[in-house]
Amino acid sequence: SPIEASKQLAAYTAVDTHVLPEHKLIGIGSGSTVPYVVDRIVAQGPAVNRDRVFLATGFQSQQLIVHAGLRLGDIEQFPELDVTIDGADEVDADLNCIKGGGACHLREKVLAEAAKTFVVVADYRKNSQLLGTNYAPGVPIEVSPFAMTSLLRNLAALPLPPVAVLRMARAKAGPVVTDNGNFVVDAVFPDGEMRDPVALLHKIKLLTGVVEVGLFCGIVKAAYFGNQDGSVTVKK
Ligand code: DER
Repeated sequence: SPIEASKQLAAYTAVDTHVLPEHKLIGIGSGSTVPYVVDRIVAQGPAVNRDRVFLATGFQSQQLIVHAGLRLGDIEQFPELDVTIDGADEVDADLNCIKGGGACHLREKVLAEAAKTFVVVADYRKNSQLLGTNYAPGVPIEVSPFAMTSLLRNLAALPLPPVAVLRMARAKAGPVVTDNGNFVVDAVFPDGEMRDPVALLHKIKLLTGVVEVGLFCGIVKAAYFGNQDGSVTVKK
């Protein structure tokens, strides 16, 4: 499909640009675009991958690494990475991202910040001027289950309140439970609020029980989008 082709194009371009032989410590994100990242890294061959270590951003990411026969490492042993590559739900003109569509954004943000270079790869639907305008309107908020009800009340009490819902699972009864044992609330804020994602991030992060917010501001070094015409758009 054109969307899958554009994911692959973004992923291959990013790996060819940012995962060079001298890069040994690599963070792998989550979602449906990063499998193409792993494919491209595997294609670099066993010789270059033999002395690399790969860190996962969740169970899906860990499975990708293990099933690809790549070496899994943990952040306690490798606190500083050369590069982390991840997907995104939406990227604005200033490289701010909405992430968390896969409910993996806590570990994603940890590995993004641990890397000297953090790049995101996405299909053309994610390429926006302003967050919340096309593909991913909601801001995913990972919350401690005990605080979920009070978080919904605190969000509703904000001056410009969002429409906020607890993310329910499809392949499991009840709410989505993250790799960290928490819930996710998806909050759709009025457009005005999305114009200053840094301020919005800080507003949400202060609410009691919030574990992590799916707004990545000032972290992304470059974003790669595959286009339908086979070209690649790079924002940096
Ligand atoms: O959860 C995340 O942030 C993931 O990176 C994810 O949202 C990206 O998803 P996709 O690559 O499947 O579009």
